Amino acid sequence: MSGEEIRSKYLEFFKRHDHAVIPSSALVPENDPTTLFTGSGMQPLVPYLMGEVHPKGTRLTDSQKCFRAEDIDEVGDNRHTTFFEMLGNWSLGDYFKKEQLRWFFTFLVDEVGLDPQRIYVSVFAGDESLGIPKDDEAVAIWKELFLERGIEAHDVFIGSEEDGYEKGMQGGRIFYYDAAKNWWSRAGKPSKMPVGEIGGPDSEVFYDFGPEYATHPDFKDKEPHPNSDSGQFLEIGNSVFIEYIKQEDGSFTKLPQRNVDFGGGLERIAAARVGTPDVFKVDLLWNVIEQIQTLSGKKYEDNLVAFRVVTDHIRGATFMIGDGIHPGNTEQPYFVRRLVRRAVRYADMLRIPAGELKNLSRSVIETYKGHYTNLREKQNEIIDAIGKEEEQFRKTLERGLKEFEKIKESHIDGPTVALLFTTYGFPYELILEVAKESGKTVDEAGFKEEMQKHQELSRAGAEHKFKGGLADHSEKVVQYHTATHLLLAGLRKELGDHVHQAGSNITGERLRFDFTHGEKVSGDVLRKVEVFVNDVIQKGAEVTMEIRDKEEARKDPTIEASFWERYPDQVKVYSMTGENGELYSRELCGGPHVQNTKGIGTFKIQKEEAVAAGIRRIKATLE
Ligand code: ALA
Repeated sequence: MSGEEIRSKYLEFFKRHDHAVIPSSALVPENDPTTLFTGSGMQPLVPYLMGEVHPKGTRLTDSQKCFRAEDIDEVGDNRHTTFFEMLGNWSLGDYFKKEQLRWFFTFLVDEVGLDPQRIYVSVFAGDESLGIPKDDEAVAIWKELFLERGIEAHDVFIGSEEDGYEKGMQGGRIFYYDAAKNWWSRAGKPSKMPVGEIGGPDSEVFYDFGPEYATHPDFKDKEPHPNSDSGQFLEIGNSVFIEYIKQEDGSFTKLPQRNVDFGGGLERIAAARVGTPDVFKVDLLWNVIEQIQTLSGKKYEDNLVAFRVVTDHIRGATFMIGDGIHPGNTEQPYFVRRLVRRAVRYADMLRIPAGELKNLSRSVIETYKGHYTNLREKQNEIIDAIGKEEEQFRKTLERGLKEFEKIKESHIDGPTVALLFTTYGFPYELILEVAKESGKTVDEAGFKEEMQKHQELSRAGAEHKFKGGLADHSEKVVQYHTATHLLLAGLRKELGDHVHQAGSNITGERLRFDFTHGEKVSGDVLRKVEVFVNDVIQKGAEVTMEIRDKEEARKDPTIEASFWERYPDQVKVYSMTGENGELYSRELCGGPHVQNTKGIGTFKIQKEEAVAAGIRRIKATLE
């Protein structure tokens, strides 16, 4: 059974259970400055889990493209990838545990064909300090589900992961774990969650490949248990029961609605079906592995890490560029650059001829273009960008390595490393890697000082998250969001209809807005735009939302939108209208917005600059 088949079976299955199939959101979230990438299926749905009405109803399903930058160094083992697809289904205040656990179990056993004997599950052990009970309800449901398949499932208590290594399986099939393991929120366990963040107990499903796969050396003398990385078990799905929200005093109260947030790794489910714990053996990835075998004349089994890094990174870069993120020097583009450049280094270790990475990308596109049509549409652009980045990096690499070879000392001091980086453009991570390969050490402390700025950047993925609280729907952020619509309307009014949104990033302190325009915007025009925005704010335009049919809305020339393909077939349209009925702005958008523009502050453009060819950026504040 191919990955493609599992994906469509899953979507079909939930469609039969009255779910609306929604398209994957982009890898870079819109209007969510708390995170660089979409890392789980629920991320784009947070407003709806908190109670906002979703245009497609209360039951949704999708396959969401995800990217976890923080996993880049884990790539090389048999289960971690930076990019992956997360199959998801959601109940927005609709069904709950009973339906959810039954449906997922039925899907795994009857649709994918997994042996129920190999399925183990975990549930939340409760947390007295928070007054949240252990999940006996989920246990009762699981017992019934297993019994229907002729399996008597015992529940046993584990506690923490460490406890598990002492206690072991205890003849159990259902395992109680603590909040570090069986509670899910975007920020992790309850104590890590910022005020206003939502989450809840979860129930995970594990596939047992058999004790012969418990080969990880770190777990040699430890008892096996499902939620461990020994290699025997693989987590293939997680049903989160999102019904709590964190309060100022650290306690949790119930949300107005009980939600289900399910996420399951497509490649992992496919791996369970194939009977291998190695996700790279799933056809979606294996296509690329085979091509690397041909190009390098080497065998996958003899070069696991390098094969996996090249495959993962080229797939990640392909999807990123497909979502409009080209290699660059800051934020998300920096990760794309890092992916391609690391892939070049590992491709060299495998002696893959130079210039072939774009052909690996071509094979990624072939594999995925049926479902992700944007890859087909942007095929040339993607292949071109990867080819160019490889070429450019090879030149840099050559210069950098030449300089590196001149270093005679076995301990490289800070300034030397900084020179390699700044003057020769030799990437930081690679300096460390090359130093290690040639048995040299690096004065990291000395060089950190000089490279601080760069380092912050490479860690941005992990650190950016939850810095200032959440996909913050605070009043100020919402006000900025509304002001952003007015800014776009003003720019289109002054510059013309070629101006569209190319990106947006909003915090409680400022807005940053990228738009399509070929040249510098004059101070005169910027002032006119400011006057327009402030005028609408002062007059107090009413903000209204209507749900419309996408295809019908697409034909309406009064609606501004740049990313039609990212929206489901029912869309939300926000309009800002004056008392006299004058339409100031009408845009496709997920919300939220203020109800009236009055009193949101004085709009001021702070800066206008270029970000890329044909793209300008404005930073502005509300004072
Ligand atoms: N949001 C849950 C996860 O990412 C399903 O595991």
